[in-house]
Amino acid sequence: MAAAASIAVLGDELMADATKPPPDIQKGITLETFVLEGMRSETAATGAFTSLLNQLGTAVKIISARVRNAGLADAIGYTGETNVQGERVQKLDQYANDVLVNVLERRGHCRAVASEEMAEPLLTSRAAGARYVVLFDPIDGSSNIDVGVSIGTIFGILRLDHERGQTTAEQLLRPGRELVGAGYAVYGSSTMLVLSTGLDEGVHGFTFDPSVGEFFLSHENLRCPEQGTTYSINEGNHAYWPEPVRRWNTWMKQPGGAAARPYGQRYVGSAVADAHRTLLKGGIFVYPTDDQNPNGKLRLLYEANPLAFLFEAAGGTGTDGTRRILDIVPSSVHERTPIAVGSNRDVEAYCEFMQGKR
Ligand code: FBP
Repeated sequence: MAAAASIAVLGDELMADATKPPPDIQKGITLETFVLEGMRSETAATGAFTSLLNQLGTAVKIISARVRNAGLADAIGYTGETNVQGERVQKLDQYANDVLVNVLERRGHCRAVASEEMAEPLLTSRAAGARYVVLFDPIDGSSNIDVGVSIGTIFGILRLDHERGQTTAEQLLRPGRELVGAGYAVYGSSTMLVLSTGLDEGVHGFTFDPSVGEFFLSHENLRCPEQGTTYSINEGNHAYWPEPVRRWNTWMKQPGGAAARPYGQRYVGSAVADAHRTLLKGGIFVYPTDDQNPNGKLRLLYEANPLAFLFEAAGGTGTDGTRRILDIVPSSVHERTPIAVGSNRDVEAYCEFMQGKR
């Protein structure tokens, strides 16, 4: 009898184990579950924001699939069009833009979108409940598309007030501190989605498992180290940099002092990849003004603001050298800004050079 009883207990445990997912997947919960649980803690939640986050996850999965076989899927090369930035549009830029617009239009939570690839914001839903605006760079790092180097998608989410009637581009010109969410996807050695739903909500990383078709939580509560050992800037622009940037750059390469100088240099040429490395490992990523980019190169609304939001939510810093990026009041949808994001101590040192304190 006792033996029978212990077999029964053993049976239950085995049965219990059988239904328990394998350890590696147990480690990470899915993106959907994570945002759903986040919603449960919000009493006033309508589910719209959660649905929007999951839609963005879906769009990234679709884009990731195309990136992974871009060379085979005739997704390399140009469309023949030129975008509002005066850049030749790459097929993958257009594909990713269309995927994001189509996916975000579907459920009616997204009132409008603004994209690097579209001259004007697009009204995606007239539904009364549509309160969110998504600002995105569908493919960041376009110069790396046809060489298989990491590229990404960057997005920021604004919530609009109903009272303001017809949605206008002006309503999108809000300082980054008003974002209610931001994130990016990196299409690198794996596809990762890094997300934050508030400056006090932390930053979380999800890794895509193509064999399951799901994003799993793999980097919970990411924190940007207080100081790093690498700096990231396009050294090829040295001759065009303003004097303070040159002086900072020279200082970073000189041994000595409390910091880890000389710092190592890293530069992928995709802001999303250079920022991702800096967020995880610390250090600083900078794209300053220069003679060719007098206002900087990165776009404030859908590149600099989301990146600065994520760095601040992860305990780091985002600045244009003198101002907090998130406090800049935009004057146009495609305006550019100089940017430095990274570890507090490294960005602080950079700002001291920019402000003439060093
Ligand atoms: P897009 O690719 O979205 O146009 O972004 C601009 C960008 O590619 C950034 O990702 C990157 O940091 C920067 O330009 C690289 O510029 P450069 O080739 O001048 O270093």
